Amino acid sequence: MKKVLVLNGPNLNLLGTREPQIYGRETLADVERLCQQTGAALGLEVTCRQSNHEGQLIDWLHEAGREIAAGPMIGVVMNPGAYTHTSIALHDAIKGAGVTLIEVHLSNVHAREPWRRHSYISPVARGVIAGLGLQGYVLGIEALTRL
Ligand code: CA2
Repeated sequence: MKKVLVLNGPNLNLLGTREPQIYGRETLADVERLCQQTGAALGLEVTCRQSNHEGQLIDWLHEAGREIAAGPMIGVVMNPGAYTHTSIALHDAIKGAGVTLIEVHLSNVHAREPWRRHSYISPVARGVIAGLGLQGYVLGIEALTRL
């Protein structure tokens, strides 16, 4: 069975607790359940992880790169949270580990503060989905199966 890793970055563990007008009312557990259901429907093994720590996310990206190179993993769906706009280290990890990655944002980052329009992740992502809420994760997983 092919594998997909779903990574969520900083503060996404707070989903559903604040700013529902931007991020919706669903929790991280809802996101992860939906990803699991999507994987089950597509015959994929989906693993979901969240961390508020850049180094932990980097370690998981390196692991994913090794699994992609070895064959069982088809790619990573990642919402890097605010690290999207700051992290050269995540950019380097994705590129260096050769990770096939779909960048997902719940909100439309292009319709918000100007500084949210820049992503260090997009240049090394295979694709980018923003503004579609939880459906972005579903579409990201589906996209990996079609690449
Ligand atoms: O739209 C997205 O998915 C973001 O990646 C979410 C990040 C934000 O920094 C990006 O610009 C866009 C923020 C995640 C924090 O989510 C919270 C949810 C509820 C309460 C507090 C934070």
